[in-house]
Amino acid sequence: MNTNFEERISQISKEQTQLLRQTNTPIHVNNGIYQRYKNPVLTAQHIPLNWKYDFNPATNPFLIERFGINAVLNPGAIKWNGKYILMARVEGTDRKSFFAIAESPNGIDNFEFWDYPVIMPETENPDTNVYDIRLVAHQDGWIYGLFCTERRDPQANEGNQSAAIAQCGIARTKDLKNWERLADLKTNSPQQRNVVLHPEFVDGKYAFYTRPQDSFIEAGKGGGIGFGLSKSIENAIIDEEIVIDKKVYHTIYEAKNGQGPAPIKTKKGWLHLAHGVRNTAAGLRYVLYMFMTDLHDLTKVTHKPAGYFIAPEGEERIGDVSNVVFSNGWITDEDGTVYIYYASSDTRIHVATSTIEQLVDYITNNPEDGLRSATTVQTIIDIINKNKAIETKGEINVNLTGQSANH
Ligand code: M1P
Repeated sequence: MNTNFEERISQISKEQTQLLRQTNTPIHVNNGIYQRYKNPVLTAQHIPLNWKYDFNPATNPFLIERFGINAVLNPGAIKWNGKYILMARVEGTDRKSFFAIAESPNGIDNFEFWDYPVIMPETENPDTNVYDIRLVAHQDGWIYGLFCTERRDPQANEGNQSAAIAQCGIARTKDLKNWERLADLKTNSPQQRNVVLHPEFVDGKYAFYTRPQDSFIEAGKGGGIGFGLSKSIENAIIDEEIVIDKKVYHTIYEAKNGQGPAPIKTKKGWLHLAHGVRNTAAGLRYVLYMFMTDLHDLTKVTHKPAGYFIAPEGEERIGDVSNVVFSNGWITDEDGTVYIYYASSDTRIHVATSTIEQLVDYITNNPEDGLRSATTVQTIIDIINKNKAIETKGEINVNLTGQSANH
């Protein structure tokens, strides 16, 4: 009997149990919009040990990790049987992504993976890589998962082993365990990522948010969050995509953008969470932003605060693809609490909590982007002047500037 073998099993198992049982706590003063938490909610270290190790001393005497996990990121999210469910993108050290479901009793800690990763059926054209699923409980009674399916570009020459085609895979389920794969979405765009199903029928049709794109990484003349309708979900075809939220010069979404999770319906409009990308000397920077669309005309953006909603902070800034936050899952509770799940730097998953009321206030009352330095200065002056007015009236009795007097 190799006692070291047993000691090591006991040690790694103890460490993982501590990680899975650890409670999460809110961090620092929040910004009035959402609350961040101290610990990531899911990481590569949360993966069940029996997915990685062969625990038989006869066949694995050195207790070698037989399968390595690189990252756990970009989860779809849904509340299911009272549990907070994340369907994460798990990436092996072999660079293949797959889906795996973890559940938590409270949405902020104690997430544990189900026994097996998800078996996602394939079409007649096998997927090389699948990732970034958006889970939607649709009005038709099914839960849909729309995800990116990536395959090598058949036109690429032998020397080019990076060229890929990304398209939208569609699957549905009633129990999150047994999935039925439908045909991939067809659009007129050569590439599609970040496709999301709207939860309600629109004019009796299935409605999709898309992201038409010219090439695998570059948006090119495409880009922007598109919107389109399909009569069928079994063979979904969008003939016309209307770009409802486009790339804009010198903003946080100047290079490309994409819809996050499916929007949340509120009395004032549909709340959207999206990611915006700009290029920097250090590479692409991904941040999250929000906007609202009209309840009756989903192509009409009614409100859009300037700038980002969440940007990478602290350890979130570093990882496999640094300077990235990305979200494709959120959950709303009946009391209006919203759990926003976001991954940082393509490596780990975090939660931020907010409420519908706070998010609607933020989206409808924060100033829009004036798109020039001068309009930004004017926005700040307007805020200062409003504060000076309440100071003069004596309506508030605190030092509002945080600065010493007489400037
Ligand atoms: O690496 C950052 C993100 O890049 C892609 O997003 P987009 O299609 O908007 O460029 C995706 O691969 C996403 O998974 C990843 O987090």
